[in-house]
Amino acid sequence: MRFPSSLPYLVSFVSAAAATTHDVNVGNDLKTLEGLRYSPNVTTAAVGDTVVFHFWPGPHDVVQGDYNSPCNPLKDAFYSGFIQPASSSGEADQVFTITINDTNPIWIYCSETAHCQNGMVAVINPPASGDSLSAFVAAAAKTQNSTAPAKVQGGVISTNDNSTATSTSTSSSTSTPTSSSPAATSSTSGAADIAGKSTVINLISACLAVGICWAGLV
Ligand SMILES: [Cu+2]
Repeated sequence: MRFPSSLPYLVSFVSAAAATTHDVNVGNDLKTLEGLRYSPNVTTAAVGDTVVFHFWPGPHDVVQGDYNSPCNPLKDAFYSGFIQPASSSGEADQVFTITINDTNPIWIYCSETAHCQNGMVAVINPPASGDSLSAFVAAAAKTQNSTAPAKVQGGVISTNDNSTATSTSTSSSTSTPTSSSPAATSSTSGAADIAGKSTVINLISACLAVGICWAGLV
């Protein structure tokens, strides 16, 4: 029975050699440009693979959820904590990486207020039948609030070595003007209003001052 005894070594060698890195964007669907999304929201990963979460402006986090209690963590869930980019248009300098230890479904959500309820959920290795992401989304929408583990656990936070490449993608630069334009416009007109009012006040003050001067002269 030599073959069976060597099989575990063979299997571990094959899985290590085939390990794949899966990237998931947090808070930016690079196709629809929706903010409250994981992209992709379905990932198929093998044992030994890693899933690297890239954080876009939020705040957002990544929590391993309980399918039967949406927007709440599993016992001993992995948790990224909130990771926020320094820039409002790029992705964060840090990533959160988990390693896939088995192929059981991993349900994920963001614990920021209302994000899970609005569909910010994802799954790794969804089952072929039964539990589904769409059912998870529907159940999450009916919850009132979200909770998260007390501390970062179950994964590794490290420096994002491709933040520059990803943050300069066409999608991110397109999304920035779209989302920031209305705010920029309203704040500009607000500033103009204030400037206009202060000009009127200055004129009135000047007239009063002149009037007082005339009164003084007469
Ligand atoms: Cu979020």
